[in-house]
Amino acid sequence: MRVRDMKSTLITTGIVAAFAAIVGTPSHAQVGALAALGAPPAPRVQVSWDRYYDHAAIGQIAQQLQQAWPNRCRAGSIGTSYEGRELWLITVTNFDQDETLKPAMYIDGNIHSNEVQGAETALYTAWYLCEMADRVPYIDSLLDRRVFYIIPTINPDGREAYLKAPNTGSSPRAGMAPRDNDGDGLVDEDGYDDLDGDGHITQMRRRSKSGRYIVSPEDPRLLIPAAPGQQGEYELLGLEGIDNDGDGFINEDGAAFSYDPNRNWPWRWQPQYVQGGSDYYPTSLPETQAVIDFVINHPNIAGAQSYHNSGGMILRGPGVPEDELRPQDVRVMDAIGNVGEEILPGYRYMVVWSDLYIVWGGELDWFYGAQGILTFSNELFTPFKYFEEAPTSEQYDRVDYRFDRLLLFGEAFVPWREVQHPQFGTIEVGGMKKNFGRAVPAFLLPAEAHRNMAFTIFHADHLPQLEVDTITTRRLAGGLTEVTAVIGNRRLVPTHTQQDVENRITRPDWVTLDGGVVMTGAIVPDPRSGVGVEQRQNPARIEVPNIPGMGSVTVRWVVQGTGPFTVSVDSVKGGIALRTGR
Ligand SMILES: [Ca+2]
Ligand SMILES: [Ca+2]
Ligand SMILES: [Ca+2]
Ligand SMILES: [Ca+2]
Ligand SMILES: [Zn+2]
Repeated sequence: MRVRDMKSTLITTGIVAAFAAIVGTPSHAQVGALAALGAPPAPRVQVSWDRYYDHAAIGQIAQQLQQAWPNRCRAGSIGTSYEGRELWLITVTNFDQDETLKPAMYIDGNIHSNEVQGAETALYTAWYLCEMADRVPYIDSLLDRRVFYIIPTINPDGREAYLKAPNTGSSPRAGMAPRDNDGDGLVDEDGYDDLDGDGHITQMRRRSKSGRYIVSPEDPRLLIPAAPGQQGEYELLGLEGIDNDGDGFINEDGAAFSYDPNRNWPWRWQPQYVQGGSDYYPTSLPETQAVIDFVINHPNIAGAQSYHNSGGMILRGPGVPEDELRPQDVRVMDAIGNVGEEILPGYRYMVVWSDLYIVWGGELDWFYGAQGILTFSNELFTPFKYFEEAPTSEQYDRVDYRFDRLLLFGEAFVPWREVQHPQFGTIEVGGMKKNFGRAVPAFLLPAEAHRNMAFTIFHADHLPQLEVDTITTRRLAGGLTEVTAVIGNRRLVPTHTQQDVENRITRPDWVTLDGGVVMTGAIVPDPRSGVGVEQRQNPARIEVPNIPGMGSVTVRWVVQGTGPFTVSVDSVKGGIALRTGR
């Protein structure tokens, strides 16, 4: 190319770039392409859903969503972690209406550090709702009727450690607040040691005639137990590490398992000797306290969802046999959970304590027990996803190894290699990488996020939806009018769960009549008999203890005047509605 041509090319390129900066460059995603359903063809915020984002990136995506969709998304924080990281909050709704007057769905993820994709699922939800409301009328209407409070990770310190420090797929579980696990007066003095420096904590093995393991005939990477009477080839020595403090134990006190953030909640909390990981006292962790403060300050939260991994479960409480959900509340949770099993193939709807294990001081029990909020906790990913069927328990060829061979072409495995160990001499390290087994491979991550989001949207849709169905009037003698109003709830979740009603957690719903002077007011429990239960104090504003799911409440007034009358309902967890009639 000659100099002249190059110059004009540069100028043209410059103009095109400047123009593109103003109108936005159509990317290759938009040109000559048919958009697949379920995703925005030209999102204002481009996010690759094939990776796990660190704390800074999550905050950045939240900020970008707010800039791109100022009327739909607000980025904020509910507080800071032990190490001082913001607990990012993304609020998604149609901000044309007051968010505090809409039923709210609370969503968090990643309370356990290594259970990372809960954060991506929560983040995906915020992104999808913002980007799709213009394309899908249902999503648009959902944002008119609901507010989503989304906290992608409520354990950012532990998440950062999982992403950036050498770990297994199961570590860390705790946050990073130091604790003395073995009672020697030192904190975190002997954690894992990445012997080969590859960023993963894998297995240690040593050749040994007295070892009880042999190489699997199906997959030479895998050790399997030697048969009874069969000579072994290897002994397994645990996870990569050395005895850092010379006490004779290896990896006995690292930050990974110092406590369990999901045992630290002030409901059925038990001390360490009953419930391992519960920590010093309920809410001893700043992250727990921040969530509790947020929920108490947002009484419109009517449903909650937390995302863990793994196992393919839609969990409900209680976590302990001493508790039971009220039967009225179980019916609602069953209705939602059963649809969840359909939305999430391979997942099962289960009860924590009876179907899984006992959890004292768990998050979802606090949400329900103390706040009366129906809460699900999903365990994302299940071995069902490997081959879209429940894995059979084969003796030798494990399904995860087979999946790695056939679909990831061996990428998930760190090949065995020799290292020198100060206590064990010549050994080998190798095994599955930390981002395999619990974290989802790239091509499955968007599907996992989308299906779990769809379940949570189903729950959010079934938060109370109130309408003043009818206002009927009857003229009485002396210029008086009898006004009867029916308030309907079009969704499954009541304005007060039975737990809420029986413990008087949330104030009653207020049904108010405007127009004329109210003489008497009553709730009519059985509209067929028409007998009212009178409210003597302040009869213009009837206090209704609950508006049931898929049900209605009838209220009646006698008023001096002939209308028109406006009946409004104001429910903390059910939002507002009104109608005028005469
Ligand atoms: Ca210690
Ligand atoms: Ca390693
Ligand atoms: Ca040690
Ligand atoms: Ca160690
Ligand atoms: Zn978990």
